[in-house]
Amino acid sequence: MEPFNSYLNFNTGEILANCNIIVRHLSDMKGMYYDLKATQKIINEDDRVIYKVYNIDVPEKYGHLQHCTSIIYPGRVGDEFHMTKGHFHAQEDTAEIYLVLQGTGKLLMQKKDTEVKILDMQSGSISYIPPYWAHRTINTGNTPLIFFAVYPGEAGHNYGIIENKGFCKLIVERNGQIKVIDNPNY
Ligand code: PAN
Ligand code: ZN
Repeated sequence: MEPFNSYLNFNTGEILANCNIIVRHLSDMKGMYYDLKATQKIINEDDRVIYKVYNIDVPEKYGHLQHCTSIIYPGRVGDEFHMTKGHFHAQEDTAEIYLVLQGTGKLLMQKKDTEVKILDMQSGSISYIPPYWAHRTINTGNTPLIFFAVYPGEAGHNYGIIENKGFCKLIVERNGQIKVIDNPNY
């Protein structure tokens, strides 16, 4: 394979290169926000885009490095802030790095024994997600949360565990404050 450049727009998070662009509407995340009524209402109204991922096309193989930007648009479903689906890596012993370009948020991580860690995300923060931690990103601000991620080529994504049970914590707005609460459905 030949070396190559990609070009990132720091303001929008868009990447110009051979990219797969993933667009996640709320209807792609049914059952992931705890307020099912609010979810259905928004899906019926405009089924808004919650986030996009610009994923540079690199072989999903050991030795390569996957790299991409994620853009989570601001907003809430009920009182729960916009977020990604979240996942374990299919190859669980693989780590990841997130570098924030714009916006503010939280990085919610959880191990299989339900140990939880939440890190702040803001422009310039570099978060290290060690092997074995599931990870979800939450936009708690009023502007898009844009971050660049790098992870091993062979990592893959396992969404099933989170789709079935979610994370044990939720990030919500209560009286204008950002709060971490227990997930009532966990
Ligand atoms: C990220 C995520 C991206 C979207 O690139 O894939 O932010 O989140 P979901 O994959 O949970 O929908 C990453 O962690 N890759 O491994
Ligand atoms: Zn990941």
